[in-house]
Amino acid sequence: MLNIVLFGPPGAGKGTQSQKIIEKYKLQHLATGDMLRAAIREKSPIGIEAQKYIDKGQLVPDEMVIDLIAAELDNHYEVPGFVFDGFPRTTVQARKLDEMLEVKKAPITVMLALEVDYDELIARLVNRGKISDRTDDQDENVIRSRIDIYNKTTLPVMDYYKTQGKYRGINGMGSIDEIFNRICKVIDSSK
Ligand code: B4P
Repeated sequence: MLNIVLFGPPGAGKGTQSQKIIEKYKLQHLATGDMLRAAIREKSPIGIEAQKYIDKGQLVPDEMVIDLIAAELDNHYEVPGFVFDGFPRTTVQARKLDEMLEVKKAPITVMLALEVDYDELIARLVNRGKISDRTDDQDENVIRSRIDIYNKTTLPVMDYYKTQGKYRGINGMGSIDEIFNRICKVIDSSK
């Protein structure tokens, strides 16, 4: 199996690049942000709880996203691999993901970390806030706080994969296609 963790701060291009990766490599996309937004739209108990955190730019509790991912892994057992987009975001989530994949005998192949300048992240998310109805992109203070939380709580996940020898940094500045080409080179050399 080809299992990819797509990592990076809010606005790094995870969602954007995931779409291109799943199309080219025929992988299953598992994006916790998308799953949580779907739960919010459905007004399910998870959605109602998650909205409180997302609106403030905070991470939702680990158990909530771990349960969502576990259910999706069970739903898709005959795919050539997964793109994990926005998950894991804490080392607790990273350890749990390894445990779940261990059962499937299908470990993470590579972690691709998109690297983008701080000012560019803010500009992309402020811009998305103008054209989408995402509540967490409407207020620049919430955007900055999401990036702060990424630096404090999510960055250690990079060290987790560095220790395993699976971390690959990707320059996330430039056009969407330029970045995708860099990603493909790394995926093709990791398979
Ligand atoms: P996500 O949905 O994962 O949102 P994100 O990190 O803000 O966005 P992403 O990185 O995918 O966006 P992209 O750059 O593609 O999470 C939302 C929230 O859900 C989190 O804040 C958290 O509260 C919660 N959550 C999700 N997963 C969780 C977890 N595992 N644990 C706890 N909580 C969790 O796009 C950004 C913009 O940039 C777009 O407008 C795009 O068009 C543009 N763009 C992309 N590439 C570009 C390029 N090369 N040049 C110019 N613009 C570009």
